[in-house]
Amino acid sequence: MKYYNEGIETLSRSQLENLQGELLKKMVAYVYERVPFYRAKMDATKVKPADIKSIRDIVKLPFTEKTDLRDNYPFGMFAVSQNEVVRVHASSGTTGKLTVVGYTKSDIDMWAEAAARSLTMAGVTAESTVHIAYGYGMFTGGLGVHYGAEKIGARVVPASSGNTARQLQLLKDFEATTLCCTPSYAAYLAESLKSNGYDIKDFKLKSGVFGAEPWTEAMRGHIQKSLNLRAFDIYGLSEITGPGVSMECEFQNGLHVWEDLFYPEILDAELNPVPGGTQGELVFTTLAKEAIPLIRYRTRDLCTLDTSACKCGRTHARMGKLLGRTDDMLIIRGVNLFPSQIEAALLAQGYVSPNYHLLVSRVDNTDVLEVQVELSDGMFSDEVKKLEKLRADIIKKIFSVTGLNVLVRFFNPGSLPRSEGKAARVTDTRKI
Ligand code: DLL
Repeated sequence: MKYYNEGIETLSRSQLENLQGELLKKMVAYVYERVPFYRAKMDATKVKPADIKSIRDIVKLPFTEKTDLRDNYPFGMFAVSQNEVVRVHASSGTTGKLTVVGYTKSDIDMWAEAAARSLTMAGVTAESTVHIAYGYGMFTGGLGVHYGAEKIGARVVPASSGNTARQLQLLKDFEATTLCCTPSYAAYLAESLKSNGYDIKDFKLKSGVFGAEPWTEAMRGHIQKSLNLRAFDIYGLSEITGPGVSMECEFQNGLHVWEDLFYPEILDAELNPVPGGTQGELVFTTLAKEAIPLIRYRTRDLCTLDTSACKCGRTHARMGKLLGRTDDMLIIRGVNLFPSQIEAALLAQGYVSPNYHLLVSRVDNTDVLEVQVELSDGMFSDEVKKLEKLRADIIKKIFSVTGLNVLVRFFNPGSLPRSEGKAARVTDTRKI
């Protein structure tokens, strides 16, 4: 099956824009009527629902930030009564205060549709067995992908996260054809095969649906090789709906955003639109959500957007693979750096595993970045000469990519902490 919803996925750009305009008009009238937060913001800038005549008028509308959701905790941003809400999710983030989101019955159907379209691109059909090792619970990963896979009619194994030995047993014995989890956990599953007595040749996996955290092409290569599957990137965020806001098709040149449901913009630091293909902050407006519709929500995620035709026939714009979030950007001695750049540099070298951690500190008023990296099996820390060469190569490679001199500290295989969900790649002691 090539498309889940061919009619919508292949609409011409002008049909899509007309549809977006119609949906936006309805949405703005709806929130103006029902959400005091938006009414106040629009009144303050003297914008009325009637000013929105097409999707191009979106630039007249105010922005929404994560702090707005937190300030209106728990249900202040909702547009419906709690009776109409059938599910809530929440994320705690790093600052502790919860961001709460909710769904009506129709929102759950819309989300399942977005996830079903997405999974279809990874080859999921009614004949597939989809093993879901994203966490189930307040995190949107598990249930989001689950509803999409069920909608397609696939057989779902709702493994949730944790218990790696059991995950491997279920994956093999239930003959999963698609694995869904974070890329860092996929790498962990791969490295755990041998010690649990498995050989990947005995598994039936064909595809992987990995997301919820940044990962590089080098990591994709590593996972594909070690799990013998094709790895696809899936993106989403709780505030907009969860996994399935966008996903790669078979051509893997960006992630198709389901633009009839979520309208994307890329903006520069002053929040002005950037020319096509330029990197900037991704901003989303929900076009079909009832419980908690959001206007111009600032994701803090940095990427590009491409509306040119894709070989797969889908017309929905493609976001470039995410480099990282503005919040995750490290500034080391004035140089901006994303952990994913270090990941790419490390995996370009042989002999290191995809497990790494970045320790940032300040010594004598100077920022120091220590790259902690695990050696791969077969490379032992007593081979001093080989190690020193490897260290020099890594330092050189990172310098060539970032312009930064870093310290490299090696760890024995298996000794850095593993994560079952989103990997925590950075400890910044300057902030403690
Ligand atoms: O991570 C939803 C999700 C679950 C997406 C499972 C994909 C798969 P949050 O916990 O709200 O929701 O985190 C959202 O995670 O703003 C990005 O910074 C990051 N993120 C999500 N997907 C990707 C990805 C889920 N494919 C935040 N690549 C987003 C890079 C991603 N970063």
